[in-house]
Amino acid sequence: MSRRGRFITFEGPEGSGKTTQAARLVARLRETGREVVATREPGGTAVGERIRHLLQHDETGDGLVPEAEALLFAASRAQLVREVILPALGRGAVVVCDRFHDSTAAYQGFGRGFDLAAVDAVNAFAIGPAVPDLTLFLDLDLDLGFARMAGRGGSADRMEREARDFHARTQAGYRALAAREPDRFRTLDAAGDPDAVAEAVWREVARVLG
Ligand code: Z5A
Repeated sequence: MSRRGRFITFEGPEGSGKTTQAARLVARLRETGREVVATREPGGTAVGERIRHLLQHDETGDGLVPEAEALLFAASRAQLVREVILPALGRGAVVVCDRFHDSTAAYQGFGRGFDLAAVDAVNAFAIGPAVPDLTLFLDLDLDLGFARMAGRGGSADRMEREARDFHARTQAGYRALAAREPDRFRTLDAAGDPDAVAEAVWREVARVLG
């Protein structure tokens, strides 16, 4: 399938503002009259949303071994790519995804400590040709992110309940991934107010859309 659209992903630790910024970007892009497809991971399809529930909220997920966890994230992604992302890119749409394969590298690779080459292989199988054109890494001090999440209220999901060390490894992992692929990644300071972050996001997206 030919690829005429553009694929943009948001990554970063929890509370870094990915969902907020993805929504703002989608709204701004739609104002330009483009077709924009907004989606998220895990989830974004009926199959993926069932997997999301298992991974995050269903108590059955408490028994998941880390290998199965990694493959379930990949399974949700494989479905999303074929059902939503590749068809949208083929139509010329801009696809905006809240988390994608770099989350598996950061959380399961660096966080859980799996061999990165193995995680890269699983990711490559799951995404096929759907490599993002631009990945916006919203980098934020972990404690600031935790404070934002606490301020939002609600109960913590299975991943959020992981120890601080796990989240610190994940964040360091993101920084390593950004350094590994500097052409695709852009690291943005997520500590600013939402308007300032949105402007930084827009500058990067405008560059990719031309
Ligand atoms: N995971 C994985 O392990 N492997 C994988 O392959 C994938 C995912 C795909 C998904 O969680 C979990 O699965 C995630 C990684 C793991 N676990 N963790 N931890 P999710 O999708 O449910 O949640 P999340 O991705 O972690 O995002 P989040 O926690 O919802 O945070 P966010 O999207 O980055 O932030 P937000 O919702 O936009 O904002 C959070 C709060 O901060 C909210 O009250 C906002 O109003 C506020 N906010 C946002 N921006 C600002 C600024 N600039 N200033 C002040 N306050 C702000």
